[in-house]
Amino acid sequence: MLRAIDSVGSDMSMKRRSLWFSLCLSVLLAIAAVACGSKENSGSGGGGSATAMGGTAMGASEMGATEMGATEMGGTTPTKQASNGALPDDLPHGLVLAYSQFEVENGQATARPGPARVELLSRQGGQWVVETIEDADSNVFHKAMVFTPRSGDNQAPGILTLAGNQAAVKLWRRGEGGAWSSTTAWTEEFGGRHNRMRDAEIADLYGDGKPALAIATHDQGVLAILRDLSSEPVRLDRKPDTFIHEIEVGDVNGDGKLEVYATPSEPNRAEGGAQHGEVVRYVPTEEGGARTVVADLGNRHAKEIYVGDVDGDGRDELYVAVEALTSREGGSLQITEPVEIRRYDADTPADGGVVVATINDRFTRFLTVGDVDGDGKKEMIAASFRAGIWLLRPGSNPRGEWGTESVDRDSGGFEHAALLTDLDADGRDELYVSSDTDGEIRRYVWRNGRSRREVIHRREIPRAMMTWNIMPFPTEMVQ
Ligand SMILES: [Ca+2]
Ligand SMILES: [Ca+2]
Ligand SMILES: [Ca+2]
Ligand SMILES: [Ca+2]
Repeated sequence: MLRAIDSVGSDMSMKRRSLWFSLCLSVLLAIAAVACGSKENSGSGGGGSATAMGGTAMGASEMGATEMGATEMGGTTPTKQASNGALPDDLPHGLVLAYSQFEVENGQATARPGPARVELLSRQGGQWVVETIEDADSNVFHKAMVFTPRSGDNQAPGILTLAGNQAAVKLWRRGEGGAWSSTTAWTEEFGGRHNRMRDAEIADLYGDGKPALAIATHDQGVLAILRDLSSEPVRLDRKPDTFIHEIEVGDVNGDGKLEVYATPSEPNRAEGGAQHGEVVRYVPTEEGGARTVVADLGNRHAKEIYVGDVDGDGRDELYVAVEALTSREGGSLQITEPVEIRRYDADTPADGGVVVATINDRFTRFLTVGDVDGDGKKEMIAASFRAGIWLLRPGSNPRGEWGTESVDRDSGGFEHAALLTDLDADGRDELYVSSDTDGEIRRYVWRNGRSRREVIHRREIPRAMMTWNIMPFPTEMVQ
């Protein structure tokens, strides 16, 4: 079904959550954190880094996209003004979090999924305020992000959601009185066991100045592009029993045209062992999009990639978080080869990625890039399943081994969603992480070379929710 306009009724709910328990905790923690330093609002000069996550694809502001480059944050020149990193009472941008949730019985999370859920977490008047969108048509939102259509009658920004079982791409807008309603851009049954929209990136893929969506799905290997929310999806690929977990967009070959990168892999195997995966590149054209394998991972696979100019030479690179090779010995899963972060440039052969870092864990499903210390050079954060959060820095030879240091071993989760972004616009990116193991959303700031952590949101039953993605959004969308 395409282009169905939902008449929104009982499938959608909006709650202005007060959540006294968790909010009170958050507020107390925030007060404690602020009390330690002088409470100053950082940066009259605005600013904001031009870094942010996945942010190579486009001039974010023109695209109405969500990737918080300096222009979109309202500043033009990054400020060098020092700040103590204390949390201001109000922030111009908040976090939109995409979740799956599970029913709770006798205070325990069950395996029964609840409605797909989005939380919009914003800082207003000295408190973190949570607003919720739920959709009973699906049981997971894999991603939620701001999207501004450039065609159709209503070109106001909305929250775009990528949902699973059922698979749906919807755009949500907040109406009078705060109620959210959606229109459906694409929903489909792909013909396999699972129907999931898994990931999407917004970019000017056709060079026409309009934001298109490149979308990854499960489990029939469908990769499609929506040129706008009212057009038919253009399918660039399809392969049975194939899961595509991630999309990235960038210009790795430096010809001024954007390429789409995706991570098809075989289904997961509970017993571990070999699981073939690739990274493929498509170059969208009016006629379709040629497919090239840029990374052949052999008996290993990846669910997380990053495309961007991390080393600052003006050219994008591809980074692939290759999952560990494991074997089952005596009932427990052993790591035979650890997680590798491999780098590929335009001229790197598909079997020739350079290992810039290793992480001793089974998998690492979030890479996010930004400038945590405001020195104008980018760092990469890798959020690993159980081995915590790692800060990776390119060395003097960014095609060799990078510096690796632990940020926090006491943080984890299956996805372990993480985002570097400059919500407080002081010219340094903060790190926001959802530690699903603890049921906490945490904020890290770097001062004098060290990171400092504070909890900004906490839920009572950690296992009742799983965080799939974090993106920034303008606070004014919920005011
Ligand atoms: Ca290109
Ligand atoms: Ca580069
Ligand atoms: Ca830096
Ligand atoms: Ca900042």
